[in-house]
Amino acid sequence: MLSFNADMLKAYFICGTQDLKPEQDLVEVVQTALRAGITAYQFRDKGKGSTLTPETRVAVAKRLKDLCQLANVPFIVDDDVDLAKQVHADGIHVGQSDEGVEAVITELGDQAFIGLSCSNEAEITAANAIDGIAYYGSGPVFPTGSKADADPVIGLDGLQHLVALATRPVVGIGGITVDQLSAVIKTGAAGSSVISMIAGSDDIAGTVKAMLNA
Ligand code: TZP
Ligand code: MG
Repeated sequence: MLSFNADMLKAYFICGTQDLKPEQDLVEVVQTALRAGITAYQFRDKGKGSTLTPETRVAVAKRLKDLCQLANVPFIVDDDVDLAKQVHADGIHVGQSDEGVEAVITELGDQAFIGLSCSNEAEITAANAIDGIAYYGSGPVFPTGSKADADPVIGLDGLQHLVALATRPVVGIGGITVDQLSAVIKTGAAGSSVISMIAGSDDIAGTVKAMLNA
């Protein structure tokens, strides 16, 4: 298990099979992103577009965990305590509507670090009062095509406001493009978490470099 530090949020890649074109392979994309220097990877495979079954999902997650471990990059599971336990994930990321974060802390807090989505003032304030959360993911900063049920867009000002209230490192999420990376960092966020900026890039190495340089 890798213990959490805020530098892990600098170039945070999230990806599942639903985020890829038919010709792309998830293991290959993650391998390329790891070689390019991503600082965290979140396995988020869900919804209608996923090409995995419950069985293949565990096998693919194990393979990706091994690749992350070799690269010394944390492997974070989205919203699935059982899967996180099965593959000995370094971290788990939960949303406000998932199994309550307190239950996740009780079940997994000694084995994995915990990230929580917080998209407004009330959520940040409530989360600040809970022990055992490592970081917050806040957004969507910009409109996103990668999450159908995304919360309302908060913009850079909204992100800056949440960062100021947060007692933990915040990673920005949602619609972030290379052009906006430095503006995201100027809000005080510890980094950017992205799906399409990396998954849809023709130059993953260059894209990740831009994240690390921001
Ligand atoms: N949560 C809020 S926005 C989002 C998630 C998972 C999707 C981010 O994807 P992209 O492609 O970087 O906008
Ligand atoms: Mg969720």
